[in-house]
Amino acid sequence: MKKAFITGIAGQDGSYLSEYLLELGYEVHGMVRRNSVAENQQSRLNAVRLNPNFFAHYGDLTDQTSIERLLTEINPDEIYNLGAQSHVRVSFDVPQYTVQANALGVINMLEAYKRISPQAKFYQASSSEMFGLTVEDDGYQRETSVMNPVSPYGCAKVFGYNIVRHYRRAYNLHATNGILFNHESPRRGSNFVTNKVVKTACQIKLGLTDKLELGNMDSYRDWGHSKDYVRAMHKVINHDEADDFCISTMETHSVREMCDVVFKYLDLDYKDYVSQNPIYMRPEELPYLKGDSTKARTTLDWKPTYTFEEMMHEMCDHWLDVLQNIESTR
Ligand code: NAP
Ligand code: G4F
Repeated sequence: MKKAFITGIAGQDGSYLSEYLLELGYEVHGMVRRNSVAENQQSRLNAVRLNPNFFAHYGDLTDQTSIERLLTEINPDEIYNLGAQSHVRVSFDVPQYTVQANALGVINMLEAYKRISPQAKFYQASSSEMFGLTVEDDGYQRETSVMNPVSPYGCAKVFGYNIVRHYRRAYNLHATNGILFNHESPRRGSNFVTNKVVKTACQIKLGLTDKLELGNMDSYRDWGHSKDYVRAMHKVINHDEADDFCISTMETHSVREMCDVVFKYLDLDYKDYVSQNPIYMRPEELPYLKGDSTKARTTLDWKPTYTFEEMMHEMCDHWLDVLQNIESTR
């Protein structure tokens, strides 16, 4: 039985990756941070917490000793470093912490990996936010595009990406980067734009509120589904040669178009409810993302299964269900 160790296991991707690997027959170990919410209330892990092959351990990416202890105890075959302060807007408010978790956290992981379990394979959750302002002449970003980040989050992720490549070459480690474009799901944190729009639109539909305030509605993102992207992570780490791969749908939509899709599904017109509030604007914005995932599609035989509309509709159905259940228990 293969053993996987996942940081950020209580997050969106960590929870789906755990389910995917358990289905494949892995023993799954995950790092969770202590917080004020009891572990059994971290609902993203509901589907796995009682599985006999699932183990959650306390640790923190900024605490090197906790990482070393866990790698020594677990001795994993595959290490997925998904833990991060993952909110770009928040990274402008907490830049130093973002660098500690998203940049120094990666080197903490790599040092422990190199010393304690160098036989394992390593996956780093790199991000399309690293490309920042770069758009190639054909409208895409790809593995060869210049990194030109526009946020503390993006800068920290560029460090993580580069240090993984350095450890791969310098110490002959199987250390990989998945450069994932935005991916969403019903488990997405509700302060990211897709889930914020869906949750509030469903509240409007049910008469619970009558307005939605957003920041920049004219930025474009390449939005895929987290379930498709965790399959890609497993393919990236298991490719014979350690390498870097962009994972994307190869389509892009504006925040405005996304609002239109969501409100239309609920028989509403977003223009009647949405306004812009400068408090949600960023000091510097990344205006346009569209990823070229040809390398992953041809080398790894990966492709997404969800369309953008299917994903947004799934998120709407989820929130309608949750909100109606809350209402019926009042
Ligand atoms: P998420 O839902 O925010 O999950 C991140 C997880 O990291 C959370 O469980 C969080 O713990 C944990 N974490 C934060 N700081 C930590 C620390 N100091 N030590 C240990 N764990 C820590 O994010 P996600 O969407 O699943 O994304 C997973 C990874 O992919 C992240 O690295 C993100 O930056 C990267 N990424 C995401 C996307 C995307 O569109 N989703 C795209 C590209 C790259 P708590 O639950 O305790 O807060
Ligand atoms: O949903 P977002 O906050 O995601 P963002 O900034 O693209 O970052 C996500 O994707 C990255 C991959 O490219 C990941 F690395 C990162 O961890 C994260 O998962 O914002 C998307 C767009 C932005 O242009 C933002 O300015 O939506 C715009 N937006 C407009 N109004 C808003 C809002 N974003 C948020 N969060 N909240 C708003 O009210």
